[in-house]
Amino acid sequence: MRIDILTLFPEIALAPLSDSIIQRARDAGLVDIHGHNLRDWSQDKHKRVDDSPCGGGPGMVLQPGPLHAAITALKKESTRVVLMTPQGAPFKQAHARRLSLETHLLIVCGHYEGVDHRIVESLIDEEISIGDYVLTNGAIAAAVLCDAVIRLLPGALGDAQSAIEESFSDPNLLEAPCYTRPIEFDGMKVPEILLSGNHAKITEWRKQQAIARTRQNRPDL
Ligand code: JCE
Repeated sequence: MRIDILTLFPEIALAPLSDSIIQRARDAGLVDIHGHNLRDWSQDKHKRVDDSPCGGGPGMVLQPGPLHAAITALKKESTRVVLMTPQGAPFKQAHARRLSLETHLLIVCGHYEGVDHRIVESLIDEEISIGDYVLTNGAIAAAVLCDAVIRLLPGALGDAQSAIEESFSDPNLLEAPCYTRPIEFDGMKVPEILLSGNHAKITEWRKQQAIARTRQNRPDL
């Protein structure tokens, strides 16, 4: 898979993708990631890429000219073009699975208040938000999406990690609480049942804890 990231802050998008499991996937040739600065496609001598919103209001909007030049330069026939935006569909694991099957992703990050909507209509395949909270910079959202997609590429996770992934994880249930040594820490003990050696009872306890935790923290599931 190839991923191109178009942003005013390529180094912010690339930093979290340059270490650990994702860097190993890059080294193994599973994914080829390229950052691009939108300012490189600016069409004036001040390298301007934004202007105030038509109709008034706060902030600045990314102009269509630089975005059109950049996207048409970077996209090919088979490219899926994704815009990171607070107005996008909420990002879910199903999006990550679907995008992990593509051969080429072009991730476009706006900045400031938004992107001229003519670009959204003519060149963007889908708009995605990483969740209902406010960020300062769309490049952070792009890094989150890329991480979730790249770890799904065949071979990206070590064998041990993929096996754990397959044997556990019900998508509608949070994991039970977990503990490790020491058995007593700061006056707090590990639940007796986990030390009992009774695997049937442990499995049942974990199931009940998972249900209670899901009800508490994720009633929507
Ligand atoms: C983004 C910004 C609103 C001013 C481009 C944020 C947030 N939860 C979120 N998912 N995706 C985002 C996101 C995506 C792209 C951009 N910002 C920051 N947002 C108003 C600035 C800029």
